[in-house]
Amino acid sequence: MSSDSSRRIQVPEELKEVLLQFSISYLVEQPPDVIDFAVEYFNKLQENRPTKTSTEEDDKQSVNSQDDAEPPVVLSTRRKSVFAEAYDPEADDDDEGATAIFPKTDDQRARLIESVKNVLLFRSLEKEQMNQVLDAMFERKVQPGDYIIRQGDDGDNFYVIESGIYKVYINDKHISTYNHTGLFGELALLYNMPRAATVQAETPGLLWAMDRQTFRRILLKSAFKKRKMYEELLNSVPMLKALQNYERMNLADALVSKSYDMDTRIIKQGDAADGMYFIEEGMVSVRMDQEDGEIEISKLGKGQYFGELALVTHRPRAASVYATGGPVKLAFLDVRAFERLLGPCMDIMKRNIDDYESQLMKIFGSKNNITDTR
Ligand code: 1OR
Ligand code: 1OR
Repeated sequence: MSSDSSRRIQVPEELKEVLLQFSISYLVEQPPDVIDFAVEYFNKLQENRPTKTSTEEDDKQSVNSQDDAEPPVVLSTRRKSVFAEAYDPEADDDDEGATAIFPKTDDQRARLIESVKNVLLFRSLEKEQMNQVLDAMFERKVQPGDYIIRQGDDGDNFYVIESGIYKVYINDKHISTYNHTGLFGELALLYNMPRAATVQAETPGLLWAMDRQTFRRILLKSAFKKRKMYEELLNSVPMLKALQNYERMNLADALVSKSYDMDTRIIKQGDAADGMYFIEEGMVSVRMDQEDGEIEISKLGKGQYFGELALVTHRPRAASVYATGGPVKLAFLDVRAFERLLGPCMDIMKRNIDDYESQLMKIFGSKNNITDTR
């Protein structure tokens, strides 16, 4: 760390502990409303807390220490020294220290490049940064049953999967599985918190690891900024409430911002589809071809989305979409990320598509064939 780290604001231990316990409870319980959950959580905590003087040298388990108090979730592992550094992504990249280099054979390098090709966190890297990242990654072979990460530990490495099946557990409950693709271990490094979950290998596998310093120096700032930037947008799209917080973060990594001048066409009816769009700013007009030209069938604004229909139905674009209330700023999600990340929203999207059908009936008086391959 650079010399200015001493000037950073220190976050009190107790605050870190409370926020950590809260975050984990939130992640595990996945309540529909974070504020309601927070009110309930902290009220309960206050009711149950032992009378404690500020000078008390407790043993760092202050939040969950008493016997019959029942905070929503208790971390199963005892925490080690986490939050070693104060959290400050802005200050992080000033650090000019050398990055580790792990020499690789041509074959290794080719496999690594293939493995990181679809890693969304790497998307915004410039060429030079990408090379540093590739140099700094090292191979790790794993055997069935190996624990790669244990919940509650400090974060050391971040991993990209080349092969293997990995199971994710929170408080010993199996919550998801990685199947020969994906990444994990980024959360503890991004947010400077203990590991949120345990990750265990089910099969033999190959991982590419990157150490904490390289991750923070090269990836943290861009990844963090991007997640922050899209946080508000993603929270404002009702459909995405079906996603867990963690899934929304991954979605943020996948989005690409695009801007359109007034009156430009964004989507052309009949074209093949390559992705969908969320509206960050401005308005768009949805228009359908008719014998005597296009007619407007809908206007969409901030927090709404379009272009999903063709991805769901695997058909050409059902309508054209133009930037109207401009400048129009959109967040684009490509079809591969769509398929990987928006599964939990599929039912909602399909319901919406049923709405298109009934509107279609109203406007054109007959059932058009925008969705009939579903
Ligand atoms: P980490 O550094 O905290 C454990 O170490 C890793 O498990 C974590 O980073 C993620 O990369 C990965 N919630 C939290 N972490 C998860 C989750 C997850 N899935 C994978 N990891 N949830 C599952 C979402 C489908 C949310 C559960 C409530
Ligand atoms: P897409 O991928 O087919 C055009 O590309 C997009 O316009 C489409 O996805 C929808 O996201 C969006 N019917 C069909 N597509 C619509 C409609 C719509 N509205 C927005 N789009 N209707 C309007 C309902 C108010 C019914 C037709 C009259």
